[in-house]
Amino acid sequence: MSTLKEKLHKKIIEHRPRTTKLLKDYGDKVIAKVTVEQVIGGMRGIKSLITDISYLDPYEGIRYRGYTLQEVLKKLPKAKGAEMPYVEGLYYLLLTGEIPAQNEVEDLIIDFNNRRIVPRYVWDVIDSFPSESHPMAILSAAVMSLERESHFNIKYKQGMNKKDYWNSTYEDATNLLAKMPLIGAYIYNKLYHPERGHRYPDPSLDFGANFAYMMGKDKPYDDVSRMYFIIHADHESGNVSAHTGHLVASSLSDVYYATSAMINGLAGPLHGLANQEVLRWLQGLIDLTHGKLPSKDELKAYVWKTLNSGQVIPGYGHAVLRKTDPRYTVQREFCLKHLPNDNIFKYVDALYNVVPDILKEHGKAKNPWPNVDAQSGVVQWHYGVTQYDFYTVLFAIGRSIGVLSNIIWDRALGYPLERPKSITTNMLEEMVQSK
Ligand code: FCX
Repeated sequence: MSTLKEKLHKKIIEHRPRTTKLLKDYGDKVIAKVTVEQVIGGMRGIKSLITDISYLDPYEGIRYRGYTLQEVLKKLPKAKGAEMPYVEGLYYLLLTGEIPAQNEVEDLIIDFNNRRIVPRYVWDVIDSFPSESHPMAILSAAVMSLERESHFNIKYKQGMNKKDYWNSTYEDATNLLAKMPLIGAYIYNKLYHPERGHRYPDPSLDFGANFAYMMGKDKPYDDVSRMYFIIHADHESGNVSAHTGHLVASSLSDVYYATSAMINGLAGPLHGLANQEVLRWLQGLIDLTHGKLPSKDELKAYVWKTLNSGQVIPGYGHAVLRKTDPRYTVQREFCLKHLPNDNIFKYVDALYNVVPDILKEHGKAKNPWPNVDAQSGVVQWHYGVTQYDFYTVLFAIGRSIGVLSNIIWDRALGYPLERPKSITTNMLEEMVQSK
């Protein structure tokens, strides 16, 4: 067993009695009420999911295993000379709740390297996609095609004990995660740089650095990749991608089915695709102003035009957050350090000064502040990844770290099939009248 797997096993054994006790001693205790608005309104705020991997405070933003993003970026081990930590270290943290030592991450990097080989048929699946397919559709299908590799399914057919579900799920999850950057880079090169062909990974490099290498990008794109994958990894359990992954896995579908489904959920413009939408919207503004930073009044007019035509301002607002997203801030700080004179960054910064007030005046969005997607495309564009259709693939690679960690723990704690109850509109009308 690897060091990480051993530690995880120990943590699982320690944790199980807590869940058992909660169910046995407090199973019928009421912890929340549900309003009509929540039932009609996409279950906003209903406390009905459990995860220890991350927690989202509306005013503080995300914490991974109790650590803020700033703490995670500071405390996790880094490669020599790197500004951003190893992605493998985040996987260790999410699974165990502990910050790994340098040697523990180095072991994990070797383990990931050994799991990287992507079967030939995956490349064939990607190659067979018609041109102009969206990269998220290709990614989802590529992950799906790997399903035949599932250890969980083999063990399940052999009559595995429920207590051991986590073990083969860990193998599947780690195998898939190690392959995600290769699949992402292959899709990028195939769609946008077919002349360059596919670069095979360099075994001396970690998750983020290898992705940069396969994308054909020099430093500091290795740090950009690490930062990007880390900040997108998890956002507690209720968002569409994380929840979809959990929901699909709750029927004991393996991690390949669950991850492909989570990718499909992430591909919507109200969720992960917003990062592509931000760049598309910004390019519209840049074209309109011929690349010359507009005045405050011109910016305001552009924002109002979008709102008055019944569209949302991409990259602003959030279902849970009620302040500027710390994932936005991390990227902004990176931009201030590495690309302060980038023209698109200047547009993004100028918009930050006008959009929140306009959204407040507009009076609809509960959160007028920017989210992660408002800033992320700018960084990619600066380093030459200008094909903004691809941005959500980067989000998906990052998000799979959190989703897969959650699924392993779901299996370890024996969380059951998810099955909330639906009612009819007639029933709801009767319920409110009888109150
Ligand atoms: N621009 C214009 N209107 C907005 C808005 C925005 N950025 N954000 C919210 N609103 C509107 C909603 O469309 C809704 O209008 P309605 O009453 O006519 O239906 C109203 O304000 C109330 O919505 P609210 O409760 O504040 O937000 P929701 O929880 O319903 O939706 C999202 C949250 C994120 C979907 C919403 O803010 C939005 O559409 N933002 C733009 C797209 C975006 O950036 N998505 C990425 C979010 C995130 F970071 C991620 O998942 O990646």
